[in-house]
Amino acid sequence: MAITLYHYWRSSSSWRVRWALAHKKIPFEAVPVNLLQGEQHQPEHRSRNEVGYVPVLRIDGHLLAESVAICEYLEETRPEAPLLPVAPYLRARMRQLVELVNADTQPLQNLLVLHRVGEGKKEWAQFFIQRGLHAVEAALRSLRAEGHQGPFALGESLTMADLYLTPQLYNARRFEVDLTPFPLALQAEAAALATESGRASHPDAWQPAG
Ligand SMILES: N[C@@H](CCC(=O)N[C@@H](CS)C(=O)NCC(=O)O)C(=O)O
Repeated sequence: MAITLYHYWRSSSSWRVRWALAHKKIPFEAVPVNLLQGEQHQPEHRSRNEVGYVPVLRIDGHLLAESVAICEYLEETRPEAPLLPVAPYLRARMRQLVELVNADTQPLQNLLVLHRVGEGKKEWAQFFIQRGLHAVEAALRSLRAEGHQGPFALGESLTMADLYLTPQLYNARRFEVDLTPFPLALQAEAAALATESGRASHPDAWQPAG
């Protein structure tokens, strides 16, 4: 059965799922939902996801929303090319990094929230992105101190942590956040972007022509 991803090329949450699919070499059809034109608020998309967010994945006869739920479903149903570490402790640290982005950073700088903030939205976004990245950097520092060296966030393999951290850094640049205080995050990003799946899922590869 065909797999369909409803996404937007520049959405960092969509990139996470495109990346998981690319890493696992799972073919899919991509259907764009243009966030700038408000297509996420149309009944057609709201029937896929009540909160009107992308990504949504149609897979195995189901419609799945929320990138963490989607990535973990892919991992559990298609375990080849794993994206979760095996050891429970490293899994917990991976989820810590994922949630620092997914729960504590990205939701505070998404389109809907910035629209509500109105004036001063760029400074608002910068504040929460910096705050989130400082927490990520501290988590990476403690992992390195425990002997979990890079180059990826958790060590020698790409994991879900990288699929969240790298798109968040992409967002940080869009908001002109100074990234010099985050050398470990940048090191992990460089390794993640050097992968084939990183390049194939990158927004630049999905930007509509014209
Ligand atoms: N936690 C959600 C976040 C989804 C989300 O925030 N998506 C953004 C794009 S990155 C969106 O659809 N925004 C539309 C809007 O703000 O109107 C996930 O991981 O899937």
